[in-house]
Amino acid sequence: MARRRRRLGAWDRVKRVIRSSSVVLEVLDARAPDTTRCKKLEGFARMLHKSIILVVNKTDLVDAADAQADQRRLATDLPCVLVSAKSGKGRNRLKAQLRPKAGSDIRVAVFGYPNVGKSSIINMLTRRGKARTSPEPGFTKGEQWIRMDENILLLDTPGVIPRDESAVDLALLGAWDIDKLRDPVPVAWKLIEHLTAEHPAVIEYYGGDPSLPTHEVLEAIACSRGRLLRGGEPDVDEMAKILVRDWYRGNIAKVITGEDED
Ligand SMILES: Nc1nc2c(ncn2[C@@H]2O[C@H](COP(=O)(O)OP(=O)(O)OP(=O)(O)O)[C@@H](O)[C@H]2O)c(=O)[nH]1
Ligand SMILES: [Mg+2]
Repeated sequence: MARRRRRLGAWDRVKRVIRSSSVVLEVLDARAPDTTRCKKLEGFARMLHKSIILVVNKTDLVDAADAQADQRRLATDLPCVLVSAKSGKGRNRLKAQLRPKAGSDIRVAVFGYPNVGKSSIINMLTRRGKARTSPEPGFTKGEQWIRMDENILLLDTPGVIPRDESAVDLALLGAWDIDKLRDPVPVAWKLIEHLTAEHPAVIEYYGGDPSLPTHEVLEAIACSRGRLLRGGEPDVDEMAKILVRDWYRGNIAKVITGEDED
């Protein structure tokens, strides 16, 4: 009888990688550090007595004071470093956290949600473009060890998605391609809810009134931006995609930080 080889599930692979590493870098998105935290991953790492370092990436997309407040809060639980793989900010702080005890080799596994910037962080640390990156979520397919220096090896991994996360939350984090989602509108609603609560001026910038219900805000923005269907109805599907794409590309962050020229 032919022996059937059991296929390793995603979490079995994660556990195997954690076992072979001494440090786990958990990369979070500065725009949503709590949502991108994966307690299940941390649970495995703690169980196997590995050190965990939280790396909050894409800090160039958020207000510096907000990022620092998040860092202080997260650091009460685990060591936490703020970085921007885009600008290279925080590179030395992160390297200092990784410095091994004299003479010993360390293996560092880099984990996180799809698209949070795991491969970009490896490139920042090694100053080489060895880990391939892409705006397309789920880009890194397999694991790849990359040497940082004579003592430190970094492991790039594919993004892990905990099963209990909703599609809307993940799409908002760029984990899924908005154009491939059947209904982009709930993602835009979620984004509008967030902006209304945290940055109402952005809603006004887009031509909406933050005091109105979320679905009306999306309709008003579609109208003010001229995204209309044939009969003059607002094209909320198209406007939802535009808004979410602006969010992915950091255009909304520019409005928040006042970098926008308009
Ligand atoms: N603005 C900004 N963009 C970043 C930063 N780091 C990465 N990105 C962008 O985010 C996208 C995803 O980066 P990757 O490094 O491929 O992310 P990943 O976590 O390896 O993604 P997967 O392999 O798909 O799971 C790319 O378009 C990067 O250019 C950052 O610090 N700031
Ligand atoms: Mg990658």
